[in-house]
Amino acid sequence: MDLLRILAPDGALLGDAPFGVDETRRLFEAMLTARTYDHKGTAMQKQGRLATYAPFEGQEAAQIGSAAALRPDDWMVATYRDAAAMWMQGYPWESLILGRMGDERGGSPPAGVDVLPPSITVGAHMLHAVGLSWASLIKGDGRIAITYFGDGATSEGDFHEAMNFAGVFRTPTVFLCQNNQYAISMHVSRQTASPTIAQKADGYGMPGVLVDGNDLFAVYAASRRAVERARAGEGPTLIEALTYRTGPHTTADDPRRYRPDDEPQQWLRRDPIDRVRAYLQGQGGWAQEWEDGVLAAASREVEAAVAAAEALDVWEPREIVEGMYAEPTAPLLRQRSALLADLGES
Ligand SMILES: Cc1ncc(C[n+]2csc(CCOP(=O)(O)OP(=O)(O)O)c2C)c(N)n1
Repeated sequence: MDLLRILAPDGALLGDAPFGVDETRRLFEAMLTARTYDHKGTAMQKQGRLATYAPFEGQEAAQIGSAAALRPDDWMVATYRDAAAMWMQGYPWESLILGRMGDERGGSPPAGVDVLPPSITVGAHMLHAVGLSWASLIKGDGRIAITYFGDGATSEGDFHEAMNFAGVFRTPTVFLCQNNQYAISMHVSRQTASPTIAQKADGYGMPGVLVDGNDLFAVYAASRRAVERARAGEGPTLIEALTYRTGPHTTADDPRRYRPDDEPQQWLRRDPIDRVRAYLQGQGGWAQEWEDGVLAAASREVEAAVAAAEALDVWEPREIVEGMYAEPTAPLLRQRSALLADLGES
């Protein structure tokens, strides 16, 4: 299968840039901001201020490039590793941090942000994206849904069900697989016997696209095409973005136990942010003071979100059932009673 690549690792342009220098600078800023948040997440977990944290360093182009192709009212259904994409679509850093603090309020983004809370259950959420986009198709409201998942999720039955339903009903769904090479410690070569994940699309009657996931331009171009197809009533697309998580699976993982020592170093040479910086330098669209200013602003933005999240009243155990449904269900209410009894509260 051909690999779509527009920007070479050294920043050379191999095809047509999908947008101009101003938009490239805007998305470069977004990638820097996302990486700033990501580093803060890892640091906060080490300080005991977050539960486990799943870093996405190395996957910024896959997430920012694809989210940039959406309309603000499109649906997004993503995972624990997709904070950059979710933030691009309007999910506040503060809510993302609250979620990692174990606070249910992190699962309720502001009204008008149609991004579901991150799925921790691997694969299950792809079905929600298909359902949401099917509803949009029936209503004719012109919205599409994008769903993010990893290579490991493609081994779940849910992946088959979601892809099959989307193919048959031609739902306006974009399946964005970030193949970051590992599902925790399992390499993708043990995940599937298929040479690529993108070609699995054939079995469901939809196009499959293999793209360099560390190439902002290629990810954007492929996503844009898939979004336009979906909005035009031409059905779903599967995109496989080849990428790499340079850090651990989560802060509870030690990747040195299962990855060759020199592997992260090799992928660092294909870093998505370095690539766009090199391109901008060639276009006369980059200066060190500008990047320093962007990083300083990103740091202030993330620190403000952290301060706001940590300033909230401590979340009470009795509130545990209030985030999921407008009216808590009977089983949830029973669980709350049991929890409060355990805690000696009524
Ligand atoms: C249904 C289910 N099974 C197992 C797990 C435990 N688990 C959490 S992340 C993960 C690996 C997922 O890998 P992948 O889909 O490639 O995404 P990545 O973490 O690499 O982004 C597993 C097995 C889970 N959360 N949900």
